[in-house]
Amino acid sequence: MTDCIFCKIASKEVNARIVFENERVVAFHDLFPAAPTHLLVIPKQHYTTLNDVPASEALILGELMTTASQLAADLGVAEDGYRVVMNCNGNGGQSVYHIHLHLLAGRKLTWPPG
Ligand code: IU
Repeated sequence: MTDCIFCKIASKEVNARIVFENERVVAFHDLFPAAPTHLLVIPKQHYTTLNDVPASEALILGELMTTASQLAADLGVAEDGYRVVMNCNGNGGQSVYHIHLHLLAGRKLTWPPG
């Protein structure tokens, strides 16, 4: 998608602090971290919201999750714990319309979220 900031990060048109990449996903530091560790894991392919991922393409959602858990292990936060979350549309708090999994760690996270 031409006007999507996360597509531009995936294609390196826009800089980000990328920590992991393969043919399908990219993980990078959130520009405005909400926790000591705050990464975003995105598919390179553009999906506007979770609602736009058909069941036939569900594998990519699993890869976002397993990438996050691997990164949590690599960063040494897996034992203490972390949170993964994907916001969807307005009430879900989504602000960037290219799906992304937040990986938050490094402090005690409260529940329920605001
Ligand atoms: P949200 O779930 O759509 O609200 O999350 C979007 C996140 O993308 C949010 O945490 C922003 O800080 C983050 N972000 C970013 O890391 N780099 C950017 O250029 C933009 C947003 I725009």
